[in-house]
Amino acid sequence: MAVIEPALDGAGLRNPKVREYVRYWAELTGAERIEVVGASDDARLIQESVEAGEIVPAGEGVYYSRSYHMDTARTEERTIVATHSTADAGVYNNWRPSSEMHELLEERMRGASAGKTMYVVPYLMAPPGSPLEEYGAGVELTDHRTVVLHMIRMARVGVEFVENLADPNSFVRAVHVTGDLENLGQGTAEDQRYFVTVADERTILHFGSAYGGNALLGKIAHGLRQAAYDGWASGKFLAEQFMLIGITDKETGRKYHICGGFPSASGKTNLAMMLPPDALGERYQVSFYGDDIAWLWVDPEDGRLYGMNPEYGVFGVAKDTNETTNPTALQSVDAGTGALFTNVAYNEITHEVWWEGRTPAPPADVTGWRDWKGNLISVRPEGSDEPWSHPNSRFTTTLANVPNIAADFEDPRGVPIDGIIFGGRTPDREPLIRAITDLAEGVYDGLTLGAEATFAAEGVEGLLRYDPMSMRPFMSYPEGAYAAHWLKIIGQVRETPIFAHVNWFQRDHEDGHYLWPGYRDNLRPLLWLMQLMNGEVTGRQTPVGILPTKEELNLDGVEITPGDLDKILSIDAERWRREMAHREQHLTQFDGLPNEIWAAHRRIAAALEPGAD
Ligand code: SPV
Ligand code: MN
Repeated sequence: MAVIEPALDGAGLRNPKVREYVRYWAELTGAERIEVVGASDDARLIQESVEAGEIVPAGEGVYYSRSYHMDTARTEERTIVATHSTADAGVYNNWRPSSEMHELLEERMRGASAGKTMYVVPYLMAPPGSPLEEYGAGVELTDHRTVVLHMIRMARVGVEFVENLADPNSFVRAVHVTGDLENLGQGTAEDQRYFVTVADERTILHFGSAYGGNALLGKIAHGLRQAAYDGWASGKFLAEQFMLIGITDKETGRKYHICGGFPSASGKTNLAMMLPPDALGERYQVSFYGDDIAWLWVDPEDGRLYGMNPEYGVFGVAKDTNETTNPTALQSVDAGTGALFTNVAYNEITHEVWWEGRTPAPPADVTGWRDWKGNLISVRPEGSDEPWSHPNSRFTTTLANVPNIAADFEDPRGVPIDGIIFGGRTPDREPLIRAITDLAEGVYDGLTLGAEATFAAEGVEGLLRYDPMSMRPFMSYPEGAYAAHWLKIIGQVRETPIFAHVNWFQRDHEDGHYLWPGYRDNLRPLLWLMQLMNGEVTGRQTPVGILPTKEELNLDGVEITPGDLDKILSIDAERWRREMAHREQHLTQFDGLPNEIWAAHRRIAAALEPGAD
């Protein structure tokens, strides 16, 4: 039995509700020790983890760990949103009654931390002083030290974040118990894992993993599922899986902010950390706010939409991160950053790390290299094409390490949002950019977002699926109500931000090459969008939105053939008509979808009919 009170006293944790919560779960899980942590404990925890062999050095002040080989990604089938009301069941939230889930999770967690330390991790998902601060406080209890190291990088961590709450009970209870990873039957009929958000009790109970969003509960369980539910229940805000960037025009002095949703692992981190292309670098500066979560609200004073990133770090996909795709990410994990790598390949002699796409070919000299499972590369059979790193291997680093982090990223007021974009990996049909000025059509576009399946979740690669607003895995309440809540929140603004759908991934249907160079050049269509918003260009109206003309898009220094350019700036009405039939089926699943959304769908479908004009 852990000695609880002295540990809490010693850490200055006085909030009686937090103490009661810690006591309850310490007893239930049977943890041997309690330790309250804050960000200032990082160096000591790193040292303890190195001594215990849980992490190893990967250069100076940078570390590496492997997760259990059956525990490498989110598991959507095992992720559940529970509440007391059947009315909260949606298509994607895997709704179950709270009573059932409480019992099940308590049964799994009972005694499951015996012999281990339970770390008490008070955190805040918001810049301190934010108007949404009251929704950001939480206390994660975890029995895994590497998870603590990740939490310290990904969230603001310390007792101070729960000591002065207006209501001492208003923190998210986030319990993480790892379980016996080797005996959980992952992926079988006897799977023991459960990742549950009891949304109307603001309680998160995750059992059976120590990886990513399954275990760092501030991130997607609180930052997305719980916060989306809170935003809806309070009627005050939206919590979305969105990146957030700033674009400064140094010539005019204007600064724009764009946020947007892209399904997991479809280049959102690369976009968020983007630098301007060389030809535009003199004039424009792109600053980074966040790559995965944005909370959005309307300021009643000025009637503008504001956004902020509630996170404090980046948990980025390593695969394909290199000097071309994301140079800023590489700098943010350099020596001295305290970055953590997970499940990439590791050289036990030189302490280097490598992942697929880091360089065109893997290191030629395989001496010392081990793959993400810990197996020596040198003993692989000749011609083996097994990847060295796991496709969902990650780097974890704090926001402040990102070289182009926005100067005001901690401003509690957030930043005014000018544009909301959606995009995925779509090999055909979707042009480079199409702007949408109507609110219902913008929300409709988000709801019909589709992409190829991702490595970030267990599933079939290469399969196209709808991922509304990129929130499918994080949806916590019914989709009809979700759409209505979007219309309500954005409907309050005095000036609707401009929406757009973007696609960097259109391919040639014959040889498969990408039609658009992507990466840093993606700034160009975003600049066009801001010009359109300002009335500086007019674009070309199509049934699915406004497209740039060739002349309007700044293409200084871009290598693209006229044929490819035509293709990405046009729409194939016949192909779109087929898509509209799929969309109809997709939207029909959602009960109570607002009439405005159906009207937008019908308007676009009618405009696509031959002869319509
Ligand atoms: C995602 O999969 O979208 C992530 C990583 O951001 S995880 O936190 O594991 O969900
Ligand atoms: Mn994500």
